[in-house]
Amino acid sequence: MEWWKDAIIYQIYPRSFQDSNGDGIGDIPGIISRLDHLQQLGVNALWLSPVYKSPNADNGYDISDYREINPEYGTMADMERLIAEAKRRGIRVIMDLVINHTSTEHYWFQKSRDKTSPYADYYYWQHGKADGSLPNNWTGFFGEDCWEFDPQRCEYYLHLFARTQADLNYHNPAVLEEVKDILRFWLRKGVAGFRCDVINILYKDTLEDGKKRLALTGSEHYLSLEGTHEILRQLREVLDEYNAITVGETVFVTPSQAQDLCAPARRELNMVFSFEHMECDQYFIKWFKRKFRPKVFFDCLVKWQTSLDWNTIYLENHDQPRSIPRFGSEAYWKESGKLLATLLLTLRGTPFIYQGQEIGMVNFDFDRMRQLNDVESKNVEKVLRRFHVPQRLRWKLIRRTSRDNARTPFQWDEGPGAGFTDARPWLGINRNSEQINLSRQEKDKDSIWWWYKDLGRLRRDSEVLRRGQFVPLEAGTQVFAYQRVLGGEKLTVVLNFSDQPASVSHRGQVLRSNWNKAHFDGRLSPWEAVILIPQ
Ligand code: ISL
Ligand code: CA
Repeated sequence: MEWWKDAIIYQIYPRSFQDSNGDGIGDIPGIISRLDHLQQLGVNALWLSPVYKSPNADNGYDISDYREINPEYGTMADMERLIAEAKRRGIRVIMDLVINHTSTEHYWFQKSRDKTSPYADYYYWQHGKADGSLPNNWTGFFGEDCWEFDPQRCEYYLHLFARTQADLNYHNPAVLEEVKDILRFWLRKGVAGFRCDVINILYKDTLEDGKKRLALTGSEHYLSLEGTHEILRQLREVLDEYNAITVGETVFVTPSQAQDLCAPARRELNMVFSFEHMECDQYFIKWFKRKFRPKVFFDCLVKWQTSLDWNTIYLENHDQPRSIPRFGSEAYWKESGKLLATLLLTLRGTPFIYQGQEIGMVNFDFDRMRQLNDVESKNVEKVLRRFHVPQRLRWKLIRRTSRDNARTPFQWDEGPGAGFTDARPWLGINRNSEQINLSRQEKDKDSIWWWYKDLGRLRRDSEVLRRGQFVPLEAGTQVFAYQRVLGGEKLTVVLNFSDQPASVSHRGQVLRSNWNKAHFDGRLSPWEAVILIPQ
């Protein structure tokens, strides 16, 4: 029945959602206490960023036990209660599956340090080159080398992310069997599926030197290779036993690679997170920023909408800066927040709302490095310092790109701690929580929160919005317009991505306007979004 095609999915970053026991860290009982908020928003499933046991070098993306809950977040009983309480409200739970790497604290890794152990080949171990240099010239995702020497085993291990995130070796069939067991463990508990972290880099073909690149040297040896497809087909057999779904996080994926990963006949993933639309304000990687040009963004969306049968739609997650300052306008905070919501909820595909997006949260207001937690930002700061990049420039770059922009605690109300905690929060709360918070927006029917709720309902009740074809009408320097079409039914969406007004030729009866216009004469106010029934 493909429930996920009719669903709106909400991403929770547990550390920053709701603290329930006054330690400044979000937790599972906190999530349970906020399920009514999610039900009101009309979401059908939650994707939980990792809640497994972890030393938190990368906030849970470094797992040390896949069958335990991080005690900071609660207990397994809390987790089971969350699944049950969510289910009672018609909300499914999707777990984050991080299987490219484990924490070096995982017992597999600890045992693997002994060459005679049955775990010896669970990771990629290599000697350095004869000249004493690292095993190969690859560079990692967090801007550093990706080999670390282990004095016990006297070899290097591969880590494409942080030093304590060791890559698993999928040439060893035992590793895949372990993963299948982990899937069964969680599926038996009633989870609906998995968001699969960096899933298209699992399989490394060789560990030879790669072609020199500005970033990610070596990536041709692991990006979207046939070996990964085979692994996915094997995992699918387990998933099918439970009717579970998967959404793959797939880095640097092209539309045709994404098609292969999601083609129903190939039995791999259900859908993927592609990155291209999130990369149109950068050159190759996020450290080389360029100005956001709406046209580039529209063209990219059109390309993906028309080349894949089914996309995920997302504008934010825990790795990306907030969308309003990035694709919208802080001067027109409310209007552009609603416009981005309109885009998210009217394209063809499964929309993902990231926590805080529904109230228009914006980037952090920190002013120094010390206030940050993100391991990526810290590594990059080190690298930039090594290259003698001046402090001001370093800060400018990090401020714009840091993942902590999206990780500040959820702003529930105007009180101290923003309703997130009574204690000192693990990461600073934005000072704007007095203005931007849920409780204020609940009282104001003209708020971003009400707009999300309203459009969510519109989508739920409208088959053409959920399942209709996407037909592009206009992708200009400022205006994006398209239609959704199903049988004889049509809806036109017109979006003005600018602080300036615009005029268009599209007409129709107004179904929604974020400027609350009753009639549409073709003139768009700044950041106006309209949904029209064409006549
Ligand atoms: O966030 C990025 C750049 O800032 C991406 O390159 C990111 O590292 C990539 O999308 C993989 O992300 C996922 O795996 C990482 C983890 O740190 C991220 O939080 C996660 O979403 C390693 O597990
Ligand atoms: Ca807590």
